[in-house]
Amino acid sequence: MILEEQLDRAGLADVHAKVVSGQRLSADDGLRLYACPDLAALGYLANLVREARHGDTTYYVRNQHINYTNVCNKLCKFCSFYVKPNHERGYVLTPAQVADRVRSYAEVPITEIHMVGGVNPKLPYQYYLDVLQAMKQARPEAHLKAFTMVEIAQIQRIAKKSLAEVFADLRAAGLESIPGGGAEVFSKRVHEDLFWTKADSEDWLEIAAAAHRSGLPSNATMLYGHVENIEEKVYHLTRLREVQDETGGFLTYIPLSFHPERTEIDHLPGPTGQLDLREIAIGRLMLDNFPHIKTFWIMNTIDISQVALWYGANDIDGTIMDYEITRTSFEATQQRLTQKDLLDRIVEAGRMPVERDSLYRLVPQATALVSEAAG
Ligand code: V47
Repeated sequence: MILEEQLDRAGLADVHAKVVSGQRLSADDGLRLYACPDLAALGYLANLVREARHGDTTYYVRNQHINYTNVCNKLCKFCSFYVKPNHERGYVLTPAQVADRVRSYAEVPITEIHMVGGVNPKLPYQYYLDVLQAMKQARPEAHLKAFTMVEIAQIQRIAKKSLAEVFADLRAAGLESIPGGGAEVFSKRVHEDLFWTKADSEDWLEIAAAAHRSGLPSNATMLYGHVENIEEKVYHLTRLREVQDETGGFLTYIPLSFHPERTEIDHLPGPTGQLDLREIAIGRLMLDNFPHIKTFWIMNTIDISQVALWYGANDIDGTIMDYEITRTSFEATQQRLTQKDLLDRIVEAGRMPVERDSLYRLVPQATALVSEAAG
């Protein structure tokens, strides 16, 4: 079957015409993309956008994840990471311990530290500033990406300052960008069901916009594959797109594949590889003003992530050291790919690996390894 016929049969001939001419897709187009059973057609369309913007380039970063506390009072039903305040397994890393974690990877040439944690009501404002300073001192050349919008809401609450003042303080202490977590799904219904005590969609978007205005770029995520519906996902994407029109501060969109294991909603089946690819493709097609779409290999698996590089994703995240949020058991936290493994997987998928820093500038030292993996 020729391509036009396939797109026609999938009911996407008009979407194809819009994609080719660079027209924005409507919310109704988004609903049709979610309803379309022909995953390959979605992938084809998303790949047109991906290749027009980035060609074969697939970005990766050498990064270290740190979770400074697992204590959280938000009680999100989808989360397996947190424990309630005063729980025996609760921990808080002191600024010195966080610096030790950073130093423990001194031999690994990372360029980014990604640090997030629970919303721990006991931590004072100064703690957040001290932790940033301690990391910056331990590894001055690493970019500090830290605290989700939900943590920022808590930090502002205890600081009793405006968001602009809080961002100025955090920047002075070393913060350089903000990760995309905590957005979940922008829906009143899902918010009330799964994460009712946490900042809602408008709060999340307002804090993101304020961060961008204060000179801090951020990422954006959407957690899918639990109780959300397609109308809610389309709303999520269109709200992100609207805020991006205003601020231009989002770097990357990362659809996050829900892992039910050890959560309060572990009776749900969780997403399939088919849905993981669909979310990447629809994210790429709807978010025409987002420069990058990331497949987070830890949650999507490296195998699905290889395919995702042909379904709209142009970024695969990083080498990552220890990842606790979706670890397989309480003991196991190590989830890592060496730089060589990651490069090999990108090359095997038929794409060109390019090491980036947190702001998507090229890191030149990686060239030798790239040609080694490609050759
Ligand atoms: O906010 C929590 C999600 C997020 C589960 O910005 C879960 O570069 C799946 O935001 N199954 C944190 N997901 C991770 C995150 C992230 C990851 C990688 C890169 C970036 C970036 C951001 O993880 C949370 C929540 O939405 N999450 N529990 C779970 N059971």
